[in-house]
Amino acid sequence: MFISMIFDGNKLRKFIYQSSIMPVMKKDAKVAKNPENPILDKFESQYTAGDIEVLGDIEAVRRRPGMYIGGVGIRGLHHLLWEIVDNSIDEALAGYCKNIKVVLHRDGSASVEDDGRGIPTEMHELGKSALEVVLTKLHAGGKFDRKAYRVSGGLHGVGLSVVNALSEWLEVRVWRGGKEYYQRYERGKPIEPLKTVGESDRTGTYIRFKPDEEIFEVTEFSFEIVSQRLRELAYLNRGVKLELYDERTGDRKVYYHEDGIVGFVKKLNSGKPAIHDIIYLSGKKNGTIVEVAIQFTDTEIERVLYFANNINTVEGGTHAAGFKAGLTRAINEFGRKHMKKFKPLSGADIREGLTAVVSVKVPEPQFEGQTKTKLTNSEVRTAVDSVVYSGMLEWLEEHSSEAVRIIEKCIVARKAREAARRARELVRKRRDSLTLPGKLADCSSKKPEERELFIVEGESAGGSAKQARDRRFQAILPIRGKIINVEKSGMNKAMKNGEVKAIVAAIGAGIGKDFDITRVRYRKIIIMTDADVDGAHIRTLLLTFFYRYMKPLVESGYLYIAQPPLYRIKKGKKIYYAYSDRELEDYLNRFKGKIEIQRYKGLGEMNPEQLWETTMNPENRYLIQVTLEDAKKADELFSILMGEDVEARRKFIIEHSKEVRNLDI
Ligand code: 0RA
Repeated sequence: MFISMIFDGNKLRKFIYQSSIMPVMKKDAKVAKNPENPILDKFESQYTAGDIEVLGDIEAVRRRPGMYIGGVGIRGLHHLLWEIVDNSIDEALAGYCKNIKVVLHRDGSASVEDDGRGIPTEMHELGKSALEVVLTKLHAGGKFDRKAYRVSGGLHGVGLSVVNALSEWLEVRVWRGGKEYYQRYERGKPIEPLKTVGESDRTGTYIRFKPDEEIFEVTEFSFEIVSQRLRELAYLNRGVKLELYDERTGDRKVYYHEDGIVGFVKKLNSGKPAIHDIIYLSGKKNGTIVEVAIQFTDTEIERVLYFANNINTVEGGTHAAGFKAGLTRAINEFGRKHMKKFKPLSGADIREGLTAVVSVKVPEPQFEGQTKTKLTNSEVRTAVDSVVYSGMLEWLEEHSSEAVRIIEKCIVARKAREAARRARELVRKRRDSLTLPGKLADCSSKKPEERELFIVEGESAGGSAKQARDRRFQAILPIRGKIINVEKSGMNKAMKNGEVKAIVAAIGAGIGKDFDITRVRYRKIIIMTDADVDGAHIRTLLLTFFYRYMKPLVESGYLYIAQPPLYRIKKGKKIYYAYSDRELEDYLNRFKGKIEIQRYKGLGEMNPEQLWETTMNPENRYLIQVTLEDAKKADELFSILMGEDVEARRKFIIEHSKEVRNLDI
């Protein structure tokens, strides 16, 4: 089963190359014929003694293509093309090449033609041309290495021999020294020696190759991927013309940017409100060539692209660190020097609305990271930092009105960030507030529709209420003294108040915009305060709080005011309670003879039994359901009251307290 699955065509070959069962072949090695093992049999019949020397490097690549090009999927496939294009770009960077043309052919092959110096063709060791060495030997640099800033020495730099080894066939044409040369390879092996095919006064290289279907899972080049990369290269390498022609569809693209990365930033910012002309900074430090294009926009979007030797280093690295440090330092220095009351800005504040392209060319780039797209050369950090810092500071000094606009934008960003942080803190606090407050005596019922929360003024009344309650469905939250003045404080400050926090936590449904009526933990929330001025004041404060920050609670009729009796009337052994002056009068008229009247001033004057009987027992108690109108009135009253002198406030509260008491009696 296992054998038959892999023993056919392409799959078989792929298995051989990628598995570790393949023996390392030496010249004249005897491979034991194994009738049980058709894989070895097939392998041996393909590669016999005479080929083995050539096989060395080519086979190493074909056996483990992933090690050289990352994989055999779409990325690896395009990697072949980048390898050649990068070589042409190197010619351009060396100053010898202006035009690069890529063609995606109908037969699945791709070709790259440039007008560089042409790959050297002179005879090399062992009767081979230099070109053949370049195309068959791994890392054939040495004498033909085109030193500094080789793109092809960067991430892709595996050499042309890798492309050759992984191609079903490859044809190369070189124009050089007045001649045109031609050679063809199949699966990395030359079919014939390099030959002169004509005369020519041009120079350049043409390589056409067909990725090997035995190696690649995907063999179709993508116009999109190729055109995107060529566009990027045109921006990154000012003055180089990159052409793409897709023979399969007739699509054609030409990329050329006179202004390089400045054009890149222009493109990235098209349609965005820019607040100044694009800034271009460049320099060479410690052998690193640094180029930066910067433009701030009136948006919140940060878009900074980092390239090292034309490779988009999405994982950042030392060039990114240097850029951020230099920019932050320059802007803060300018601000400190020229702006009043300037507070240093953070890098994040500065980069809000920033569009930039940072491109470095490094002689020996080192890459790390998951996708090998993080630059780690430490000398690059200081190079970029110093170019950006001094260039930017100079620009700011010369463009002071734009500089001030940039800094003002950064300050706006900082304010927004601070506001956002406060909002996040509030959310976090709200989450914290899910832990129930310690002084809450919760009820045991899990049915929200029967649960009640009494918010009780004062510790002692709270204590009585805790003893009086039916703990099955009644919860008690004692609050201490005056809760915060929400009118003055606003929500952020109100949430800092311990009493407010406890209430929000006990109710468990958030606050303000985030209040969610479906999460309320009780069906009735009952404010229970003393029948005196202070009690009235606290009640008003609570009503105001609920009206402002938990309006749906009021709208849904969840909020109530408890009505303790005003008088206790004793006739003989019987006790009656009067909840208003009118009620007292009625009793007085009804009962002739000796009666005892006690006026309650505070909840604390009742023992727990009395409190239960008169105020908390659903069978006897009076509750006032607070309407939105009531709460609104309290809110308005509250606004009026604040700032009034103390005596006026007392009077007002007494009036208001009567209003509330008279609501339903
Ligand atoms: C090795 C040495 C030289 C150029 C090249 C390779 C070269 C390679 C490719 C690949 C595509 N286009 C290319 N163009 C040039 C330097 C040759 C000299 O010194 O004249």
